[in-house]
Parts: sequence; C-alpha cells; structure tokens
Amino acid sequence: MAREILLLNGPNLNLLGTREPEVYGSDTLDDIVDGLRRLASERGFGVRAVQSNVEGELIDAIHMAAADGLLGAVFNPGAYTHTSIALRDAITGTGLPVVETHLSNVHAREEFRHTSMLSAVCVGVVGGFGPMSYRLALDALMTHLD
Ligand code: CA2
Repeated sequence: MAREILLLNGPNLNLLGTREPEVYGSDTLDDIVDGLRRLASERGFGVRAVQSNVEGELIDAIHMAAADGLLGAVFNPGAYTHTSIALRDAITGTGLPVVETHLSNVHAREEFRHTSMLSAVCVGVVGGFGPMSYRLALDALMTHLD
C-alpha cells in the first residue's frame, strides 16, 4: 500500500458494542475499522488497525508505524489519554502526525478526564461524536497529509 495510516485503539476499546452503549454507542470496533477502511480507500489510503490493552504495545505500534513509513495515526488512547507520558514521548519521539480521537466528550465527563497528556503533541483532537469522531479524525488527517 502506497499511503498508509495507523488506526490505533487503546485499553478496553475491544469491548465496544458489548457494554455501555449509552456512553460509547453500539458499533463494535470491527464495524468502526471496516467503515474507516472504506473511507480511507476512497482517497487512496490504506489502514493498519491495531488495538491493545497494553501501554508498551501501543508505544511499539507507534514506533513500528513510523519505521514502516506510515504517514500518520488516528489514535484513541482510552484512559491512557489522561496518564501516559510514555505515549506522549512516543508521539514526539517519532514525529508521527497523530489525531487524538475520543468517542465521548471527555470535557463533559469526570474531571479526571479533562486532562490529556497527549493533546499538546497531536496535530488535532476530535471527540464527542461517537463512532463519527473516528471518521472526522480520519478525514482531517487525510486532508492534513494531502
Ligand atoms: O471517549 C473515549 O473514546 C475515551 O477514550 C474512552 C475511554 C475513556 O477512558 C476515555 O476517558 C475516553 C474508555 C474506553 C472504554 O471503552 C469501553 C467500551 C465499551 C464498554 C466498556 C468500555
């Protein structure tokens, strides 16, 4: 694939569509990945989809994406958003353009979700639109890269 984007999902997002549909919607992660692959292919991009519940594996996925020449990432870091200096360092260390993406509006939720360790080193942030957040983030990233 000539132009590829990393779709990276962090802890617990493998549970999408099975619990808390009132917060996170009823689409499964596979549904979301399928829709994003279609959207990306319309503009000549491929998608490498990775989900992990392990912080180090998310860091490795960012390192590998950069090493393999992927162009950028749509990244929902889950709860690591609010805690992970290591993920922040992976983004700055690789220089990969990343769009931080959230299903929910984290600013309308508990105060501990109002802080992101990552936003300041991302090219942009999208959240609050359920699965559509990913489509908006991908669209913005592809435009940013074009
Ligand atoms: O709104 C988002 O996308 C979040 O990144 C989701 C995280 C949360 O910790 C962030 O503050 C905001 C939680 C992901 C948990 O996903 C689940 C999905 C279905 C059932 C249970 C958890």
